[in-house]
Amino acid sequence: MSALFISDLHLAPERPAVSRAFFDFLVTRAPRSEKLFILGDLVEAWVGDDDPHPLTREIVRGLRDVAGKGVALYFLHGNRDFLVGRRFARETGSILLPDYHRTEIGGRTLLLCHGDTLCVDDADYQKFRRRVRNPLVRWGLTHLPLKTRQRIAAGWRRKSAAINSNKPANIMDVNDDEVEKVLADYDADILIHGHTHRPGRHRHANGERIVLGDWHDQGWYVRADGDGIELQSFPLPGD
Ligand SMILES: [Mn+2]
Repeated sequence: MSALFISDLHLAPERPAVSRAFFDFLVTRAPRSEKLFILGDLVEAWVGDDDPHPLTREIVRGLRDVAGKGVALYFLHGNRDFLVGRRFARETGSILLPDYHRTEIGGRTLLLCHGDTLCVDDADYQKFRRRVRNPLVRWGLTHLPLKTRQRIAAGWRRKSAAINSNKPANIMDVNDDEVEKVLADYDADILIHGHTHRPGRHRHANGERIVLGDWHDQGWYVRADGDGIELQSFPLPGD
């Protein structure tokens, strides 16, 4: 059994080199694994499964092709793409995962999440998250006209960039107590997440934490199989 994990590609029409690297990853690396887990923020903004934008459609086709080659696809929501829904899952052939997902690979118990739920010191963000993740709010959002959703998403991105540039760095990282709590709650050995854009491996009192990187100058992924678990990066060509 082998699995790949990616997150935080932040695919956007303005960054074509990252999209090319992602589609190349889907064709070359992904089919050599049995499972591909996308741990959120695959795109910079997902305004709904009905978005007709060419990049959105290409992403759906690319994933469907990978699934067609027999790779099991899993998608876990990030803060940028929490509106990914059932139609996306159907069209890509992927399985949508809850905020925390426990899985066994190569004899280890892994716990997967996007990472934003671990940043409990950022009280303002957690409040915003609770609001937009409310099922009623979510239902309301997905039933707004596409143009309105695009405007709302652009507003959130602007606001988040302005607020985050003034926040102390430690508030925007994970809280160690929360990490150890979820490792214990789910009885897992290794936690894999993204979101913080601080790739690395960390020892905790009751396990290990592996942080995926964002796809900017480099692409990042974790590969796990019976031989071990590795955090890998590779250079991305410029735009
Ligand atoms: Mn994120």
